Amino acid sequence: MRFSQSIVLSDSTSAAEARRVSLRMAESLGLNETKAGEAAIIVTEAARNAVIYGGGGELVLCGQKNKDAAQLDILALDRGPGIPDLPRALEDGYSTGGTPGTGLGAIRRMAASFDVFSTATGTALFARVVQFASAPVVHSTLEVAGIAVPLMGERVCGDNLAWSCSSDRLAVLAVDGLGHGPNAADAADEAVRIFHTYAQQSPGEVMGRLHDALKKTRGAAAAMAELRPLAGTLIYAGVGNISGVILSDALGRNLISHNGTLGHIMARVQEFKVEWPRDGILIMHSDGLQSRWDLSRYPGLLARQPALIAGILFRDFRRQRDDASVLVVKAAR
Ligand SMILES: [Mn+2]
Repeated sequence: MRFSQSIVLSDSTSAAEARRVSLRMAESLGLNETKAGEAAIIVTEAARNAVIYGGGGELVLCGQKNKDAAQLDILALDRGPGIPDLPRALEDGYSTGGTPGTGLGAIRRMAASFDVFSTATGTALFARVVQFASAPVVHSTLEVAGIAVPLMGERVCGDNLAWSCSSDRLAVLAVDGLGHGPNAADAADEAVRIFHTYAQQSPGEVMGRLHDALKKTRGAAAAMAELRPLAGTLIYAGVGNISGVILSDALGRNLISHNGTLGHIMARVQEFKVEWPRDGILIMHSDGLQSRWDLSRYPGLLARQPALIAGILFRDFRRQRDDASVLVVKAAR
């Protein structure tokens, strides 16, 4: 189970609203009181910072839960002038906002995972709160992050993301239900359910399963990647408009989907097997993001947490007329 929610950060009331939403999400994730409290403090502080220093922006919360663990990913995105002295701002207890004992240092200390990317064109802050039952949600050598946020005004998201891992393999799915709203979300949710049922099968086989299962829905575009980091291979198959690219040494390699709409028209499914380089970064996104993005404008970003890469793509390349989703996979640091 995973879900995202986005909150516009515009004025001094935004932090309180963000805090309320984070507490609701923490409850549905089953986070205990301590973890829920930490998440609320992080969200409040990050939202305040984005409003005060970033001139406002957006907070994206992504919850994820399985039988072993629950986690809440917090992304605060602004287009302000950036944090001038990041190392100093990260010192525990340092806060120019006059808040007692909080600030970036406190966020970093509380978070299971934390990263900030700040330039003169904006700041992206990522913090993850995790509660384990037995094992983490994540793969041992690969990190995955994803954002799926509905079109403004819609309550449910017609885009969805999913991943499934075993010791030597990570399978990821990006799906975009036709259009947006509840019917699109139904198609995307059904695709995620089918993916989890057949996640051990190859991407081409899963596309066939999806095509059959989505006949009763409005239909969807989807793509799946199967990564085997030890073997250094990636197998990809997609139908419809999901973009996939592997970045490595600043060189891009586009992954190919065939035309069609799963559930309605699937002329052809083809699997592509390509090299998965050690420094590879897999990016998959729906057409809620522009296809012509360029991360060379963000020096150093590709070395950062995948959640920050997803956050920057979402912040700067989103189209405003559709649901938007982006998934990023890279080697764990
Ligand atoms: Mn779309």
